[in-house]
Amino acid sequence: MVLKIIHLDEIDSTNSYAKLNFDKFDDKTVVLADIQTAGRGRYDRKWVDLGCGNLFLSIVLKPSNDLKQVYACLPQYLAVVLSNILRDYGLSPSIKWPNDVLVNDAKIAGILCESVMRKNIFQGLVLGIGVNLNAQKDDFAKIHDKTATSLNIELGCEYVDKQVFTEKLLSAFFENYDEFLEKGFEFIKSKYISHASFLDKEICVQSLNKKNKGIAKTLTDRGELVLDSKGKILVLTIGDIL
Ligand code: BT5
Repeated sequence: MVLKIIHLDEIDSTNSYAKLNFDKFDDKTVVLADIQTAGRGRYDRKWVDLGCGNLFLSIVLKPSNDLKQVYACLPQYLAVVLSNILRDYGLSPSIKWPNDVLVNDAKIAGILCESVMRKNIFQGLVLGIGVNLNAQKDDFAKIHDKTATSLNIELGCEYVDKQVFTEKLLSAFFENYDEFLEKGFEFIKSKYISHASFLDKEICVQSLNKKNKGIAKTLTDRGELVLDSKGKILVLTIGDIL
């Protein structure tokens, strides 16, 4: 499959750029940037650029499914794809619900999925990912509130080839994407669980303004987190494990 790739030297955010130009781009167009000056995370948080050896990309997706089926668990699909690749590099990644990817308990990647609506009609999605491929330990001081890592540090090597990594990621993503769209989270559930680090543990989940504590029991067939909070079963659709 030949992908349409737009390679930018510098941009505020690949997600913002892909959303702005959404109507001009075909389904499965990839926007890549060497430098990202205002990378965004979820809930208005920031994604820090640790230098141009790192990966910042967004994929324009125009699936025909209705919004709810795919939107919620597409980032989880990408988290599984990335975790499989990191495993192939010899690492033991873990997924923190819903879609943080960690190595040795430090965040190596972040995923941001945004829907594009016109007059309340779903047009598609922009799925963005940032992966720390090449960073220096000192760079992590720029991230004040979280422990971060990068692939070169975890592998103990000087440089990770960004182009090779990007090709691996995109080809693995698109290899099973159509089947994922058809089958949804169930298609990746067992793989997701094999990478999940939070199950059967006592966790605290912040969902909007509410915190829920409990034991993470399992995931539903739609990727929601099932929490046992003192015997009360909660099914959480959004949130962050604190
Ligand atoms: C995310 O949000 O992790 C989603 C990040 C998505 C970034 C990509 S880059 C390409 C595309 N274009 C964009 O503008 N965004 C996407 P969240 O779960 O809210 O986590 C954000 C938090 O991660 C921050 O508050 C920091 O604590 C931490 N963080 C920021 N930069 C980081 C980095 N480079 N490495 C590890 N952690 C980081």
